[in-house]
Amino acid sequence: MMTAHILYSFRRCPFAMRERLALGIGGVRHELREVRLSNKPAELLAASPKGTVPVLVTAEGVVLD
Ligand SMILES: N[C@@H](CCC(=O)N[C@@H](CS)C(=O)NCC(=O)O)C(=O)O
Repeated sequence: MMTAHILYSFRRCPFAMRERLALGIGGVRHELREVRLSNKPAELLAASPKGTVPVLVTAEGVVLD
């Protein structure tokens, strides 16, 4: 089974809202990982050290931040 794309997001972030909308309209299946900006998960920082959302990690491992 193929690993899903992973979207790191923050609910009230306007950039993340646009990303969620774009993926939704495009029908791109993904796993949504809501983060707390005050306590960013290590896997988000490992993927994107600048520590902002949204960050999309594709199933192929490409990081779009
Ligand atoms: N569009 C820019 C900015 C994204 C951005 O600034 N997101 C805010 C939330 S709306 C953020 O993650 N801030 C980090 C923080 O508050 O620690 C990017 O994706 O690099």
